[in-house]
Parts: sequence; structure tokens; C-alpha cells
Amino acid sequence: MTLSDTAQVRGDIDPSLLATFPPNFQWGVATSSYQIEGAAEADGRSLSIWDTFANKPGAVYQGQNGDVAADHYHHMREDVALMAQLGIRSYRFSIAWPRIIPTGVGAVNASGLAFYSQLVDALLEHGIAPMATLYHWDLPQVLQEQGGWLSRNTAFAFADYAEAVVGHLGDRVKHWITINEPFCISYLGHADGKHAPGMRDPQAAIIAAHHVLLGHGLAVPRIRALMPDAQVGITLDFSPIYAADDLPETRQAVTSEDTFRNRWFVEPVYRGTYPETLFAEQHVAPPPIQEGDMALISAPLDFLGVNYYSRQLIGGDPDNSGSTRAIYPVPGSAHTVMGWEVFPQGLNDLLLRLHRDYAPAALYVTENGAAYNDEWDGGDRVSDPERREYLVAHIEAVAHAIDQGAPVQGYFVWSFMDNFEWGEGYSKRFGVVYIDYPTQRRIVKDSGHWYHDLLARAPGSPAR
Ligand code: GCO
Repeated sequence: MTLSDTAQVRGDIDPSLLATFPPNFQWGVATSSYQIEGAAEADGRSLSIWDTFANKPGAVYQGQNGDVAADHYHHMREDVALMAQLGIRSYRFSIAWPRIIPTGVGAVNASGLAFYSQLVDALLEHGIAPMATLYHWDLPQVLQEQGGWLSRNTAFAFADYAEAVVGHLGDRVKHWITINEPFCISYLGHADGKHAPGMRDPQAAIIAAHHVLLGHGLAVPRIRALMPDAQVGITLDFSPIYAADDLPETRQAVTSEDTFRNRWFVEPVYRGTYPETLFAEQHVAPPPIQEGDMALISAPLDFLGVNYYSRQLIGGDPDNSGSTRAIYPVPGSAHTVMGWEVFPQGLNDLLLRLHRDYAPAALYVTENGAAYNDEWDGGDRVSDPERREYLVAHIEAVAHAIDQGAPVQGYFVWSFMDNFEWGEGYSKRFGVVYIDYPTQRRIVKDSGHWYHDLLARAPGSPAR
């Protein structure tokens, strides 16, 4: 059976595909600090660039922000217990730098660390493996005031912060992700202005990108020095680009968009160079690369984290011969309420391509999921059949990739619970657990019940 046969909208996974997953596969859910924690001023936390950005008029849907979010900071034990009830085996969360080193560099804030230490203990008590992301976009505002990621110093500050965290949690957390989605940090934050810090300067994005990667490269050996048995990786987001026709201009546009969207970060990390055509095609100068930077950035990793949501389709423009356009919406395809095309084949193709071209030691799908207009009945039921179908099709795509040789060792649903969806505020819900924000009540969605049921049937389940 091919993926296109199985990717039809379906309510459950083909049992023969489920058997493809190894018994130690990390079935998980993912979140990030600013999106769920709230407690913006608790226990010495300082402001992050997202606090500042969210409070700029027009930056976020209805002026919303992460001050309270899902108030996970105060519901942490309940949330971990709920994960355990759902049979979750692994939890990917991120750590807020402004809680750990509120001044950006310098003294460590013990009460900020204590929160994550308690979280890790609670996870381990429930038999859930922690996977910690060190940077999911909440840079201390005080560092932004000194240049943020445009300053090379921020890369060194990040490595110091990483060392402080790993020094305290590394005895219990074995999986470490340095940076989440450098593309979004660099491009959405510095060129397109839709994310913090809200700059609109393509050259700034290129410079920020290099410093983010340098921060990663500086942190990796320091994590390893503290915890020789740590598994260390980075999470990149990909959006595979497909051609809708065979025109030469389409082929050229696909190649150039792919370089920008998919190769900008994976090539420095896995090959130690930026893609050759990247800077000219983006009409920018190369970043300030110092001697030794690329070697640091490309030091071997234990895994590559992959975030996948959708693809882009490009075709020749019938109204303007010789030029191309993004085909959107894609005729005949389903789309989520983010407007993203549902395209599970893209995840399969992506995992195989990464395996073939970069040979990472292991791959984790560190985010995959969808936003829909869920219907809560006001009681115990949230009906979200489309999310379940999305997850079924994408988990099947992962199974096919494993079957075809890709070393995928885990899959994390984005997201455990509804949360602050950046510029979309609370208007978009990605969780398998519903949050009723006025009461902070948690209600497991139908997709969450289905995921529970799936994990109980998956190889390696304690319930089997
Ligand atoms: C990401 C983002 C998540 C988003 C999700 C949906 O890593 O892309 O980290 O925070 O919420 O991708 O847009």
C-alpha cells in the first residue's frame, strides 16, 4: 500500500503500520514556555521579547499576550497527571530564559530553576521522559536592548544560560534541544516583522540567523562536557516545496524557495556551509562569519528535530508568462484553520530526504499537528474529528518513512494543550486538550482520547 492510498481521510491507523514503530519509540506531546506558562511576573521572571512585542498595538490578534496563557505554571502537576492518564511517554517542553537568568547574563535565579526541576521530577514520577528545549523564542528583553540576536554576544550568553540549565537538570533530562526553529526566529522576527522583536530588515535576519546558529554551536560542547550521556540536537522547521508543473521557471522557483525555506539552516548544521546561492537569491550580504564558527555550528549531533505542518506548491503563472506563483488554496486539498494545506505525503518525503541528504544519527518529529475550530459542548466533550484525521495521516506518513529506512525515534504532537499561538493569540487551538481560558479547565478532546487509545496499542506500551 502506498501513502497516497492510506492518506485518505481516515479515523484510525492501519494496524500493520502501527507495528512499524519500535518498542522504545518516544510517543509524545510538545509545548513551549511562553505559549502555556503564564505567571509572567512570578518568582523573579523578567520580561521577554514576546511580552514586549505582544503589547505593541496590532502585533497580536486582539492585543492578546502570554501573561496568563494556560496558566501552566500554576497547573503543572495537574497537567503532568493528565499527560500520564493519556499514556504519554515523552514530553517536549521549553525553558524560559527570563526565569533562569532574568538579567540575560549573570546570576541564576534559583526559584525559576526550581519550577523546571519540579516539572522534571513530576514527569519522571509518572514515567514520562522529559525532552527540554532551551530556546523557544522568549529572549530576555534586556538582551534585546543590547542588540538581541544581531549581537554576537547573545550567542555566548545563550551558551552560558544553557550550561546553567543543564548543570541543574542534566542529571534527570537526557534529551536536549538547543534552539527551536531558527528560521522563524530569524526570518519571522527580523525580516517579516510578524514575530518578536518585530523587525523588517532582510539583512538583519541573515545576521540573527548566524548568531542563533553560533549560540547552538557554542552550547553543544558545553552540554556534552557537563553530561557526557546527553542526547543533544536542534529543531528545525521545514516546509517542503513542490512544483505544480514542469515549466523551467517553476523548477527554478522551487529550487530557490527550497534553499531559503529548507536548506538555510540544515546545511550549516550538517555540512558546515551556507547554501551557495542563498545570499544572492535573497539580495543580502553573507553574515559576519568568524574563523571557527562553521566548525562549531556543524559539530556532530545526536539527533535532528523536525517540525512539519504543511508544504508549499509553486506553479507557472498563466496570467504572466515566465513568472511563478504560490498555488493556494490547493484545489482538492483540505486546509486547517491556519490556512495550511493538509499534506501528509510531505512529512514522508521530508524525513526520507533528510535521511538521504544529511544522514542525521536520529530523527525526531518534534512538532506536528493542526488547528481547527473545535466544538466544546460545555461539558466533557470536545469534538475534533479533523485533528484526529490529520494525526492519523501524518503518523502513517512517519510509519512509511521508518519502513523506508529513516531513523525516526519519536513523534510529538503539537500541542498537548491549547495555547498562545503567537500572532494569532488564543484564536487558534492546536491542543489535544482543550483549555477553557476563563476557568482554566482542561478537557481532553476526542483526538486526545484517540491518541491515548493509540499509545495503548502501540509497540512497547505498558498497557499491551
Ligand atoms: C513552532 C512553533 C509553535 C507553534 C506551532 C503552530 O515551533 O512552530 O513553535 O510554537 O505554535 O508551530 O504554529
